[in-house]
Amino acid sequence: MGKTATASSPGFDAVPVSSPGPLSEAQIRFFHDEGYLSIPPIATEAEVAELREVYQRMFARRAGWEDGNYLDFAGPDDAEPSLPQILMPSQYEPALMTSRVHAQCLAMARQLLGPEAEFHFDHAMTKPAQGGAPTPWHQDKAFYTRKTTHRTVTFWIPLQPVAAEGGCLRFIPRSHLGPLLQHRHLGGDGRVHGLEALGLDDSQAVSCPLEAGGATVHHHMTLHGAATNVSHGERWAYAMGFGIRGTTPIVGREYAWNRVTRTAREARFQNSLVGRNRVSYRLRALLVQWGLL
Ligand SMILES: O=C(O)CCC(=O)C(=O)O
Repeated sequence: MGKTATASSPGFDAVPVSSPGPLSEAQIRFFHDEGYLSIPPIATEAEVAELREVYQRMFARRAGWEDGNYLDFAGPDDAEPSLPQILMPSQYEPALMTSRVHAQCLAMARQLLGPEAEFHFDHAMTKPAQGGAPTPWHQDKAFYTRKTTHRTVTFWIPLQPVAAEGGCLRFIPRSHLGPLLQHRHLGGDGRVHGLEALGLDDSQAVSCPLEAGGATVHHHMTLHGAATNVSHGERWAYAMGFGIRGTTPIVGREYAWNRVTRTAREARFQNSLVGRNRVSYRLRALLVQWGLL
């Protein structure tokens, strides 16, 4: 009997590379070897148009503001946002969870990670035209806390064509093999949600221009970022994270850079909690700040 070929990358068990699904054997191998993958359109024109309508609605009403889920990724979040984003947009637009694009990404995540892979989060991102701030180089794991039990991969889908001048994603191949770099809040300002990796070499970075509805997939350790949007159109993108849930947190101790977080978004989130939940959230935040967790 022949051997079954498998592929895996740090943090994930080996999966059979011949598993049936939208991704080819070569794509599965490329992802595990390089830490990212770029794929042709998975959303039809009509599906992209529907997503754009959802974005129009959500961003016009600043969905998630009170919960701390509407935020500015690159600024102090106290005035006009420089990079407006919404965390967990499917909480405000549940149809995002039942779309064909969601089902396709789940199927691909299961090919990459195994049959237990499940939805973990989604994220709506915009980058204004002609000057939308760059997305700093970072590893998604730097945002994780001791509450995180999922190891994830992220699908990133632009809602218009995106090339280098529009701020397509850039990846550092094989950076998913580690280490996790030191990070800090952008510009060293704890009021800014975005994190930036320190001391990296981006000479091998790869840009991934995409058609509308195309996608990239990256591992939670892969260094990635995007340049300023110097194009004439806004750049909208929808990201979905799928992962394997573990029984223990995947972060041993809270990262130093997350001990100094003082974002307005966190304050809004805390204010949205009531009673005991608010007290225990506040207590936990203090323990993190004091270096006790
Ligand atoms: O849209 C961007 O510029 C950044 C996306 C990103 O960092 C992510 O989806 O993990």
